[in-house]
Amino acid sequence: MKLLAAMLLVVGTTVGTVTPAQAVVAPPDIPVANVQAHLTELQRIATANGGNRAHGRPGYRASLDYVKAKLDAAGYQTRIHQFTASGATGYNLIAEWPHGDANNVIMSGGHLDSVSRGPGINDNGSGSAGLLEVALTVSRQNVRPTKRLRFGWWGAEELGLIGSTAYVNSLTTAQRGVIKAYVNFDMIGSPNPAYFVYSASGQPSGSQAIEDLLEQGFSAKGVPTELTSVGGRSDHAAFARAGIPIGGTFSGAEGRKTASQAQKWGGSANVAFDRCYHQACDTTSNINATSLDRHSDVIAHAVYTLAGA
Ligand code: DPN
Ligand code: CA
Ligand code: ZN
Repeated sequence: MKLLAAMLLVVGTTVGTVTPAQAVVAPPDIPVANVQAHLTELQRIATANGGNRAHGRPGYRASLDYVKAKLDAAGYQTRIHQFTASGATGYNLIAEWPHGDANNVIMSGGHLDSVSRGPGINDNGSGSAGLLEVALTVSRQNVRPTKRLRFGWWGAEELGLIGSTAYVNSLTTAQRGVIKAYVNFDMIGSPNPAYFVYSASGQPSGSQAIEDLLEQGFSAKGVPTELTSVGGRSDHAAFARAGIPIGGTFSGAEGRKTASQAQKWGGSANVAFDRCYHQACDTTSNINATSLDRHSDVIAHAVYTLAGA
């Protein structure tokens, strides 16, 4: 009986008229259809705005407004952080789940801008949509984590990591100090997918635990991983420079899948992970749903576990 009561609490079942706040929740299975619905919206936004969602173009701001409206309706505290790049105003979206210890922040994020040549649905509508659906799931489950969850959608990544760098630079030393981890998701639905986890080697101490956690998220689903050295190629870089432990997952870009990778992951050997990388053909047709699903589930695994949800 006691166990049953605990289980009801854990799954957030309505008892009488009250939905109990969540003390402990197992990381959820994110429905990939919900992530795909966000990608359909981002595609629609690009199509309605000259075919892209690039920094300084109307499709970027429309993308940010879409994500922000969903988060506001879900009870997030959102804020737009502005910066200037290449003569245009840029925007980061920061969203905090207003529960848990504000001095212990677990941050995750990805860039929301595309290149100007295309709609950027895999790069990086995919990471943006996966993060959004995880954030909305936290709200739907009414999770009360021990630590504070913060999400970032970055602008002007494609111009040189400008939005995320501006954000980290805007923080005081004390504000940087409360961020205990930053986990990055940039390209998670590649059509010929990889299951890469960012290597902790050469990254701030504490990054190894994030690498281990992400690997464990995939292995729990029976998915083999490889480590990848992403160096300074995405938005984790500014956080790493500030000494914040970082990690991330990646389904591959212009690199080609090897024969041994095709054996372990399926797909085509000697073909790029994403043949439409930075091209006009990076549309909703350029997404592998299995990859999008698995990486999104691993985002949830990492976010929930790191936050002590
Ligand atoms: N930073 C990505 C881009 O937006 O072009 C590509 C990338 C992501 C490369 C992650 C390596 C690792
Ligand atoms: Ca799923
Ligand atoms: Zn990218």
